[in-house]
Amino acid sequence: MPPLRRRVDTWTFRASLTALALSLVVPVPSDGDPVSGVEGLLSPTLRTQAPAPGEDTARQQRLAWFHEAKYGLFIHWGLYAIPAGTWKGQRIRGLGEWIMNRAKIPVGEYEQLARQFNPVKFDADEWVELAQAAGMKYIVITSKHHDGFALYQSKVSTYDVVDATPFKRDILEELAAACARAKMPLGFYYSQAQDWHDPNGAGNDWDFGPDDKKDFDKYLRGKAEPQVRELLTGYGPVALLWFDTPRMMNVGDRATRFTDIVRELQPKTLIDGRLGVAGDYVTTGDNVIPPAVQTTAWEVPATINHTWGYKTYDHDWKSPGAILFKLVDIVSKGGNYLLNVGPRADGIIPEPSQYVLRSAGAWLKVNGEAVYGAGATPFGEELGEPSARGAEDVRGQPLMLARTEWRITTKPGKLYVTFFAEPRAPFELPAMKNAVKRVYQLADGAPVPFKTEGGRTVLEIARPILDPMATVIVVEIDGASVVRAAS
Ligand code: H79
Repeated sequence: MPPLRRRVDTWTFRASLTALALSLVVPVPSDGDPVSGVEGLLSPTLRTQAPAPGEDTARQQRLAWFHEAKYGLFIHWGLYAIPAGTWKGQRIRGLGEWIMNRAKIPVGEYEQLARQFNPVKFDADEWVELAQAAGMKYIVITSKHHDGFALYQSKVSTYDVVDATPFKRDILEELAAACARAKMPLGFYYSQAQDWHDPNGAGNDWDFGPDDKKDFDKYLRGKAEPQVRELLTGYGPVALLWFDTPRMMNVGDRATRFTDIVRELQPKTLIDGRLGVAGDYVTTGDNVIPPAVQTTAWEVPATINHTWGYKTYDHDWKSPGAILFKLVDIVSKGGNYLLNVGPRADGIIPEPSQYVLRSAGAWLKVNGEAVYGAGATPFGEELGEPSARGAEDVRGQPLMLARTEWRITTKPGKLYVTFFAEPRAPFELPAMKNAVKRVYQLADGAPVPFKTEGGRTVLEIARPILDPMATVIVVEIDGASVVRAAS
């Protein structure tokens, strides 16, 4: 199979209004480099590649389940769950899984954590049950994060859960089996470039000196590539591979060597947007939700609090309502939400995370039709507007004010209007040429009275709204999709 060479469609925008919205995004790059504008959501290597013939069709087929799924569970788990944000009595600022880097812990010291890793409460079926109760449709787990420690039995390195810990159980094998039982697609995060345990991996300058003095290809060929092969051969079908922080991957065929391995071993496996060449979809910056509809497939990785790996003292959890707003917002912009939990060192997923996920999941059980397999908004004015006072952001771009009262998702012949707050007046749908056939509340089927005035449909929504967290009104229209009318 030829190497993957494709242009990642530059994010395109439907209207000048939404183009203005771009100015609000200050993408947080996955690797700390400053970038500006929405282009910054992609690394420079990902913007200029031409598609190979036939490849887009194959990609669309690979993406079919992903578009349906919309909502996935990200799991960050590894040795960093033991210190959980504190090293030698000091709270270490930043992300829990970055503790080795932030505290500059020597490899020889950090790897001792493996001797303490014994998560006796780990139960793969419980984790999958949580994802199901949350209404999540796929799981992605760290097979190896930047610290270099593998959560599965690797033959390439003994720095893994089976060879180096008292636990000795292959976590990925157990999770893959539980996912197979539940028909839950499973994907693996793999840190392809940063590996702070390998002398030639990127990122560890406190033990091994600067990256530009390393034999990086020796690490890639000796550890990363063979480990990715192991992941694609030992654990059944792999729904997706989630690469991250593509440092130094923009040289020669470093990145395409990985796509070749994936396409050779499991051609249906999706590749995320952070390998170093175009993947199957665009990955936005960590916790970065774009301000407007995106026409290419995309996914945002996100946290419920402020860390990926468990930290004992990060209690700043988003509420279930906040998570649901983000989910519907993301779906209304054509994307997927990959929401993270960081299990504790004993194998238990923190109770506050479970509460948030299960609460949102209860809503999805009733209202999931507005989310799973749903398309983006045909409008866009509900997403926000430029500041009326002509305010500018730090880069001199028009400041966008996001609106959060309602969002629209779609299926053929249907609009789902999700209200996160009660509209203050009879609710006017944006102008469209389609006739409205029927309007009802999704949760209980109760009809919603409506009339059409001057080309606009006005809904008389019951007060207070049925579910104060989020109420979905279904609008059935003539024709499969909205035909906009001048407003
Ligand atoms: O796996 C999660 C993060 O560990 C990973 N991506 C998500 C999905 C990630 N890798 N790098 N980053 C996120 C950006 C890291 C930023 C920081 Fe730092 C880490 C800020 C402080 C510590 C690197 C080191 C940049 C400044 C110091």
